[in-house]
Amino acid sequence: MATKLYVVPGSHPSKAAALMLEHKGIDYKRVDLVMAMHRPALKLMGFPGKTVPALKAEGRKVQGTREISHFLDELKPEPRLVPSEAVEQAERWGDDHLQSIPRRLAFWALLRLPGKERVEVTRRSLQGYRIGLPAGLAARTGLPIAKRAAGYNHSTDENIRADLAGLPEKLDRVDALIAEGVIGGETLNAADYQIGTAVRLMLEFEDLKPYVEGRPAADHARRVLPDYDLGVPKVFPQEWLPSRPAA
Ligand SMILES: N[C@@H](CCC(=O)N[C@@H](CS)C(=O)NCC(=O)O)C(=O)O
Repeated sequence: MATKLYVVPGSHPSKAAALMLEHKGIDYKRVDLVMAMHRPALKLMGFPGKTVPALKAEGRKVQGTREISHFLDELKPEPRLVPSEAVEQAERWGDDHLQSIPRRLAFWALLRLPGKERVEVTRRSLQGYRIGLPAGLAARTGLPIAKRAAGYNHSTDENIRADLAGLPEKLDRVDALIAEGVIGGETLNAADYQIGTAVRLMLEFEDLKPYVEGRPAADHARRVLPDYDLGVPKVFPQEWLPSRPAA
């Protein structure tokens, strides 16, 4: 049976899973689902959870980036995705404490951007995906989907303020993992894919770029995932953004 990876457009953990399959040299077919509608679709296919990435391979259904990295190491041990306890811990930290931040910010932003900008960001997020609708049409009619996704991702003002305030500390941790050699080594690993894709998405926010650029985390993210092309214009209240050290 062909290996199939179920994703939603623009999803950074989905991109991480695709990169991990490529890391292993495993051929797969990517199946693009529409955000929010992916939940019943995954249920119909017999996946137990609600999220992408979801993988069907060797008669198994595996859901979640961490489950996928471990499964791929079982399936094809080399080159290893989780070669050490330190990588496993960093991967877990990325999944538990970093991954949700740019996702929450993205849905909050989509609901606050002026209509034309929202449509453009959504259209860019759909580029290269096949969801059975032209990207322009899907982008113009995507507001109810963004509203639902903002709801179940808890993109509240309170959470967004906390995410923005905590950003420098999170990025310090990414830089430290690079300095320690846990990520950013010669061969990328599961934590590189987990963390690099999240930081790469942060770089797509005009508001966040100044906090990320110039850090090792920024070069690392671009190495892991050179292209994203979401381009989210400034949208967060300036007083919610953390103060920056004087240049
Ligand atoms: N932390 C999990 C979950 C990933 C996740 O939340 N994916 C989002 C897309 S970026 C999703 O499927 N959200 C839909 C939902 O929560 O129903 C992982 O690393 O696989």
